[in-house]
Amino acid sequence: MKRVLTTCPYCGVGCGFYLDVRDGRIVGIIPSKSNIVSKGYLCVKGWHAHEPVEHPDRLKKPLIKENGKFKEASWGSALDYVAGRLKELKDKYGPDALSVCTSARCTNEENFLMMKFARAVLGTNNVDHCARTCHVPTVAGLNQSFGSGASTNSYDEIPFMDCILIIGSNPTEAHPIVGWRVRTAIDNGTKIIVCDPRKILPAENASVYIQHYPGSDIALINAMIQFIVSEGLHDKEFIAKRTEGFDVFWEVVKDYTPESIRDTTGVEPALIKQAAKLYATSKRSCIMYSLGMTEHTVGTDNVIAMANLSMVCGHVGKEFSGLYPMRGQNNVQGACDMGALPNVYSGYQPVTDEDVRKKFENAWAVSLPTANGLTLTDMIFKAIEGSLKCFYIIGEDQLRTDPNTHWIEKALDSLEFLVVQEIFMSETAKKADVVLPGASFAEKDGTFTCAERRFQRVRKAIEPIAGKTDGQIICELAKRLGYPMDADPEQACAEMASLTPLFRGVSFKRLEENGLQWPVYSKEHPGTPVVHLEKFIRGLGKFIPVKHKPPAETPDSEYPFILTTGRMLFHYNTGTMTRRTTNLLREHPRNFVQINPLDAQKLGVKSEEKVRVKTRRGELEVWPEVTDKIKAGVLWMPFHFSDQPTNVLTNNAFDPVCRIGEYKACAARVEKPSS
Ligand SMILES: Nc1nc2c(c(=O)[nH]1)N[C@H]1C(S)=C(S)[C@@H](COP(=O)(O)OP(=O)(O)OC[C@H]3O[C@@H](n4cnc5c(=O)[nH]c(N)nc54)[C@H](O)[C@@H]3O)O[C@H]1N2
Ligand SMILES: Nc1nc2c(c(=O)[nH]1)N[C@H]1C(S)=C(S)[C@@H](COP(=O)(O)OP(=O)(O)OC[C@H]3O[C@@H](n4cnc5c(=O)[nH]c(N)nc54)[C@H](O)[C@@H]3O)O[C@H]1N2
Ligand code: SF4
Ligand SMILES: [Mo]
Repeated sequence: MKRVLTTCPYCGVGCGFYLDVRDGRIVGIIPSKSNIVSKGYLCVKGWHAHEPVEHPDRLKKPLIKENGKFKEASWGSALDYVAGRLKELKDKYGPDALSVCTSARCTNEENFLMMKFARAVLGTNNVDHCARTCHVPTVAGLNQSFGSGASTNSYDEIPFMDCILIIGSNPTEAHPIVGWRVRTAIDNGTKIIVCDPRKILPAENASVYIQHYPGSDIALINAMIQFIVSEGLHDKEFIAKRTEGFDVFWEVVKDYTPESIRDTTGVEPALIKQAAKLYATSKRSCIMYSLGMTEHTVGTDNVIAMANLSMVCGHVGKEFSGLYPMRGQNNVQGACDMGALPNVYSGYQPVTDEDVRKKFENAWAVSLPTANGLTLTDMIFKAIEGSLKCFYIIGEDQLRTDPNTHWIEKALDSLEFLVVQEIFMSETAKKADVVLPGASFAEKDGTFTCAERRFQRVRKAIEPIAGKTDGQIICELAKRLGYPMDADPEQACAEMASLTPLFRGVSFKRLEENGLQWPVYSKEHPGTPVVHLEKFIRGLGKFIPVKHKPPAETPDSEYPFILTTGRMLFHYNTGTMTRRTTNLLREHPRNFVQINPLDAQKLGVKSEEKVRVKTRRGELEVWPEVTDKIKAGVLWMPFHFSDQPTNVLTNNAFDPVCRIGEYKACAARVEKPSS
């Protein structure tokens, strides 16, 4: 028996466990007691993370589509074919007709190689990944306010806060081992404020629970700030010494009295005042947020509003304070950090900065594209328009996870060439011309970076089931395209560190014990549990006024509900893995819609009869869950079930700054299927 210490492949918490391996097969999982993140705990997904690895449905051979049907091919012929087509399309249309979508499920080293492949081999900055659907407003928003777009503080501070404002985040289900720290905080006497259209578990123990309408968060936060300042509860010294722009900001925010936004939010002013006072007057206050804030057409502004609130009260830039953007995928923090984004190389170094570009050109001995590339969102527009001809998608299922499925389908159908690198036959993979079988977390070495900016090791327990890791596939394609790249993860990590000031001190050797939290500026630098301590990374924290704007679609007589979507504990995103895990599928086998009892009564909806949920983009028949956990006038659905794909309903309206879709608010109606 071999016991291999590694990092969980599901959510961004980053728990540590051992894979037990016998005769080349994984037989079990044991939590790591010494892991600094998980301390011997795992959630139900972590405990079962090995089950999908050796599932019989795993893709084992490359597949090439001929006359609409997939045929198995050898690695050699599949890679020759893909390289040949990529070259042909690049020669015919130019490099910017090609694009690469990297995977937040893959390692840092693989993401570094993938973005290098896009830039140095294909010659395009058209590289992006699922952060575009997730926390890219965090990167854009916090960067403007503070100069760095990541979590400011660390998990271990959570149980010792005096007050935690949880807004648009459901830690119990989406980040359970952080949810456990929130529970510990509650037991320690920490006061909780929850702002969520759904009564999530921490709301049961909250001192203040605000059940506002989806998409009304800026009004809510501005009103909290308005009350705090008008009551003199703001931190005048912090504002004077550490920030800029307060006066201009106040001119905008001073009109947002709690009374004036009652209809916009659907919340009693007294409740908003109570929350504002509690957050402002507690000594150790932090904000925990996630997609309820980011997945909006005002996602970036939502993030800026929270940064403003933290600065008004001086609750940032010190221990036991700050903002916790709960990053989603196991390595979405890392995929962003590695430069799998159209505008930056690793460590957020802009592609448009000439000195930076020269550094990468010298290191890679190629000339690199000078303009920002396309975001995932704009790749879809350009594919439909006809100027983008090829997607190379690694470990992402756009056809199930991007908003407005029909629109995505149209884009994929418009392409001349689609390559999908997957571990299972996802819905997107079914559309591909070539499917390349990748390797799961258990089959490779590397690192993941979790939501507290911590690099942690991922270690190979078994050989790649289809023969190659994702990194090796990329490098073999690169070689065929005339640009040899080294797939060795330790070597890729060293190259990345040498080119990236933020991560210069990162190496496999230094990550052995408990990983390292970036910035790690040198080989001697100990890592950074709390950022912005003496001063913000950008110098002074910047107040940026933001105004309430309604979602792109608001309820009307035809579509009277607001539909919002999200996650549940037992399933993970498209469920390619959790729906192949016996115990998880047993707990929740099918899609459903949450509806308030008042609405259900009005419409005559009964738990035992399916309903039809309809939006301007599509419709779905699902079972209703009648529950007062959801606000009246609002519907909630998960998106984990490929056979009943919730994203046929969601709205492809986008944040103008960072191009995230509005998954968290669109207009919908509920019908009985018989009608
Ligand atoms: N079990 C499980 N865990 C996961 C995942 C999974 O699929 N399953 N996915 C991972 C990923 S990729 C991510 S990004 C994270 C996401 O983690 P979270 O963002 O915490 O998860 P969500 O359920 O999408 O949304 C969080 C909350 O936002 C609320 N909400 C909806 N609309 C609004 C609004 O307009 N305003 C406010 N304030 N709140 C609103 C919802 O009711 C929900 O409770 O989870 C990660 N962890
Ligand atoms: N309605 C609605 N839609 C949403 C959201 C929402 O809140 N509501 N949230 C959005 C968010 S935050 C996110 S992050 C996206 C997630 O969207 P996706 O990234 O598309 O979802 P995943 O299920 O994580 O898909 C990843 C794919 O990678 C494959 N995979 C896993 N590990 C590996 C590996 O090591 N190598 C390779 N090659 N493949 C691998 C899996 O089989 C899976 O098919 O969904 C978005 N869509
Ligand atoms: S909390 Fe997240 S990282 Fe930890 S075991 Fe669960 S899914 Fe894995
Ligand atoms: Mo995500």
